[in-house]
Amino acid sequence: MPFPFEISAKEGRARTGVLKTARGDIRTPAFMPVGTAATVKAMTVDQVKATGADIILGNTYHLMLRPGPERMERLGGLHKFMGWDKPILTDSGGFQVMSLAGISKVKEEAVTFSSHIDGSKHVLTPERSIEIQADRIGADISMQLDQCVAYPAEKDAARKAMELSIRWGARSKARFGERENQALFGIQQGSTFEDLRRQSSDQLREIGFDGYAIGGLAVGEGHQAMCAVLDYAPEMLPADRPRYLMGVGKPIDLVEAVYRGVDMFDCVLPTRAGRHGQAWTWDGPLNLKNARFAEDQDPLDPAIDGPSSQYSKAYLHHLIRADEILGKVLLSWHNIAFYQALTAAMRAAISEGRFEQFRRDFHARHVSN
Ligand code: PRF
Repeated sequence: MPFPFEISAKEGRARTGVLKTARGDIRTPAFMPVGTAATVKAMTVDQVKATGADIILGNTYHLMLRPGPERMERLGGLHKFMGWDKPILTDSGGFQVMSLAGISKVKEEAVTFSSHIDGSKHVLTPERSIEIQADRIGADISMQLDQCVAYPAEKDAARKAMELSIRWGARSKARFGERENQALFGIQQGSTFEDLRRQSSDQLREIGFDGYAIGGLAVGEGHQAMCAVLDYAPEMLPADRPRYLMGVGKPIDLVEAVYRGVDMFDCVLPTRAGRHGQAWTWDGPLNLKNARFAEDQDPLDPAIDGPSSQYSKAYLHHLIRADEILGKVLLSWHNIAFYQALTAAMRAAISEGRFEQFRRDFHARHVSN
């Protein structure tokens, strides 16, 4: 295995540990800020680093369209290009094709799609996705190409997508080979069907990956249905490798997924919500546009390192109301700092054997919508 995964404490199914990469340690449970287009939107890499993030996520789909994989390689790869020297995980592209591209077609060989930027036609095979991620972008962790079905899905459609994802997983692995300083993660699919998730996991384990993601969730099924899948899905994956729940989620989703054995997360929510004037806190989300903050001189959270302790809610309210760029910057920064404080608190709680209590306290305090 390229990256040792050292689990230092467990409580129930929750675990805390460190994934050791060539570019530095990833402390788990980990939240990866999303840096889709070679930027965590509205934040400098120094701000992202100051929140305590150990790793960020990049997107093959966006980077292959702009600036393009070959140009990215000529510029020295994504780390050098954007000035981030810690680990980067890239998503493989298939999921973004489904959610963003114009016309797209999935066949055995490849997914073909038209760009959401200029309508140009592109082809993505599992092999090309790995080439772009591992060889051109230089990702520390690459994801296999997969197919995710929308919710709700007919079982037959979910089975077909899961089986195609397994074949694409095998092709991704063959193209990736064995590498010393880069890892490849497989992706479990199967929608909300336990037997399909089981089959997916068994076949992924046979291929053998450095880590395993749970895909196909947070696609409209809702918190309860997602938790019902997480009651069984993480435990189907190898206990000694990191488990990554893709595209999740709200703070409550993270707490419930960690409780069920998940180690890694990514989500656009903290940055996207920040750009729209929403601040996430221990008590839940606050809409800073609301008139009740107009003269609120208290900071968002004096305990969180970053803008949350330096600026009053009244100032943030003003910036957001006036549509000032700085409002988006400060709230994106605050939200990423909050997500890092949340994962740090979960790591500490698991280490100290009080995660059960942490989860109860979190629920008692946090209003999640
Ligand atoms: N597959 C991939 N990326 C993803 C997902 C998936 O299923 C999801 C689902 N929430 C988010 N991002 N490759």
